[in-house]
Amino acid sequence: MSCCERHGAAGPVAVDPALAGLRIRPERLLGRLEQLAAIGRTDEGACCRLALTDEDKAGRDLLVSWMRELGLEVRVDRIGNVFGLRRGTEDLSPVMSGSHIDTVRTGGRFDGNLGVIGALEAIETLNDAGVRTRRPLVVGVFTNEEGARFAPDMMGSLVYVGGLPLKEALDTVGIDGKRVGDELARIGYAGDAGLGLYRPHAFVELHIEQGPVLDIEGVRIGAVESLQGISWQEVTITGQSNHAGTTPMRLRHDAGYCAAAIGTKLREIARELGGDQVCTMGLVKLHPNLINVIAARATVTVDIRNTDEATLREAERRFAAFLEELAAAEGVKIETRRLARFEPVQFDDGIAHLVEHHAGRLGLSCRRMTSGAGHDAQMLARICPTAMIFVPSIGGISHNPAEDTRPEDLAAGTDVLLHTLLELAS
Ligand code: HGY
Ligand code: MN
Ligand code: MN
Repeated sequence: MSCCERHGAAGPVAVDPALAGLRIRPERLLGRLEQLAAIGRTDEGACCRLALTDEDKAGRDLLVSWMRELGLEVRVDRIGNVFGLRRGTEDLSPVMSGSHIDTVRTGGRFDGNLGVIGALEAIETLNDAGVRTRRPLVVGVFTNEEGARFAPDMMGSLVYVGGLPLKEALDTVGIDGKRVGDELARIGYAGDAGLGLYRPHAFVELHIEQGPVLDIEGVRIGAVESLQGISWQEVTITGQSNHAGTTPMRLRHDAGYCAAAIGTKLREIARELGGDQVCTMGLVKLHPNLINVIAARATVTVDIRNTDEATLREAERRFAAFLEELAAAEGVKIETRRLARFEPVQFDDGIAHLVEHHAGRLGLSCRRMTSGAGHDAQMLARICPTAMIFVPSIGGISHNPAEDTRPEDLAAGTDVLLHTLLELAS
């Protein structure tokens, strides 16, 4: 049953005409985005706020100050998720929006940030207009969405919906050897609110597409109805370090060669399966990582995704079989560690329809689409009707300092969010 039916509405409920003309304030939205983007800015112009670092803390502190300025009741839960509650006229389950503000090391200004600041902007627009919705509104800022420092990604929202035990999350050790629980306490965001603090009536996340579809097609808004499956693993190859000059090729157990072979095989699997299949070897570490030493050990990460679960499993099967052959052929030990595994997700058709409806009402072209990236929305979809709103990424670039979206698209997506939330909370 879609959210609209659950809502008791056959389709979009007519929004009070007086509110139909409500619009966010673009300069305020853009100003906050720039203020947040300045926290963790690197020399190459990237946004680097890895989860639970001092930069993440500084970003969280800024958000909490904005939430308080807007009169929201701020709560922090035990995995560090931050929530700002705006009461409604009735004490009903809230409509939630939000995203994340942690970034990858070479992050852009909008990934995650737009969803959080866009939700705050929608709320401030309602404050300015003196509008009180029937249902409460909640802005959620989820811990460690990126998973770049601590796997899995979407950790905070996964714990929130009960998909990962809190203790397991807190005991997770990151790529720098730090423990989630210790870092959370160190930055002062080990909150006391219980997990699953709010059971939302609905969840809507505004996000940049991070892919090329909307930009190439010249479409303004994406009504995101699904999200592809994600498979993350760490592969450790243990070979034998030896002299690069004296060791004949037939006697080598070269972990460095195996890392390269894995990268090549992943490209081959993607090509063989075609369609939506994507495979990435994002992290490679060699030991001792020296010019004249055959690598004794290699650690690589493998990110395999597909919109179709059966095909994703086939890609995983082919890769596992390849690792067995490689270990035997090179005489090395190969161990794998599962870092994340999420099946493809279908979002709520009714909410996607609301997004289309309000985009249309605002004169914005809109198309249904799937998400190639993982998002907190895929976790909230486990406990409530959920969908996403995309705005175009110029050139489809993301996880890159060049990540960019036109200001008018940032504002347009936030207006669609405002009216979608307004309708769901009315
Ligand atoms: O990996 C992802 O898709 C997201 O950026 N965490
Ligand atoms: Mn994101
Ligand atoms: Mn991201």
